Amino acid sequence: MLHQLLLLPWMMSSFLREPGVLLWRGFTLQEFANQCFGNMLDYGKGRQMPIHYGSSRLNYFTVSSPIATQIPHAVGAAYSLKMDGKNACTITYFGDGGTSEGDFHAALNFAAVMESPVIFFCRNNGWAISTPTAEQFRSDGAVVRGQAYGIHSIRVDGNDALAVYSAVHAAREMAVHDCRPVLVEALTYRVGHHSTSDDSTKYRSIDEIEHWKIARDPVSRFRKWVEGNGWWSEAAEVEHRSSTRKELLQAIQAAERAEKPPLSELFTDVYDRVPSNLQEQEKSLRETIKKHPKDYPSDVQV
Ligand SMILES: Cc1ncc(C[n+]2csc(CCOP(=O)(O)OP(=O)(O)O)c2C)c(N)n1
Repeated sequence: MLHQLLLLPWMMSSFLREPGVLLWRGFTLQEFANQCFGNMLDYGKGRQMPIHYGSSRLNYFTVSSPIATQIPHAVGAAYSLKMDGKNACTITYFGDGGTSEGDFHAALNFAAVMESPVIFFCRNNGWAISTPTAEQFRSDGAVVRGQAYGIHSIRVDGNDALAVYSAVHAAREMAVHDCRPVLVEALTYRVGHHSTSDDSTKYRSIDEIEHWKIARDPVSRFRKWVEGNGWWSEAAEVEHRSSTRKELLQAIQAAERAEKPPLSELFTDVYDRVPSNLQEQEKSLRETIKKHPKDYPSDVQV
């Protein structure tokens, strides 16, 4: 385990689909639940939307909703690792839609020219909400875009966990030892809806979804491999699912019970000294809550 950790990129910045990476790094279910409930144990102090996790302990940049903003952050962090002479790299994750943003292009060019040790991980899942890749770009995916910027680029079957592991492993070796960026494009498919407010059957056929869900499912593929090697069984899975479910429910209950962050925290941590306009806003918010207490949760500490 320690050996594998050492092989991992040092710092990560991601979009919304990588909580698995954070879990693998050691973020606890309680930490996930605290963030989703925005309680006072949440590192963002309840000021972020749910699922916008971050952890300085695990070198994981806080997730940001605007698409692709994390990509230049990762390049800057990688450049700073290089300047500090650290034997490390960063990794950043984004979707196919993210490659249409200006931030993607600026980040790739900067990384290529300044030789920043960063891995760009593009999860090309075919869809950016309802926009299919055919309407997103006319290039052959993201891999050729990396090449166009002079970046060594790898395309991998994103539904093959072991292939992805090998590709990222190789990318890390190159990024750290040669001190340069590498792009990995993982080809996959988003079988779920984009989010809970999306109904993807409005813009693609159920047959298409079912095909990917059943015939190309990466989880059953990986399960077959671990089962074939005798490392996993039906019984182990039942036990694992049940104990994890219990742990998760406990974490949710504890997060729900924990106090909310004090109101004053809404106005801190951006500026060294709270500027006058924010002081005014804080005053006005407190007055409004006092005037209309029924419109605010009873546990708001005014
Ligand atoms: C700058 C910006 N524009 C639009 C959105 C709304 N939005 C959220 S996710 C998304 C699609 C993202 O597509 P992709 O990068 O391919 O990621 P995935 O499909 O894997 O979620 C859009 C348009 C946003 N969050 N930020």
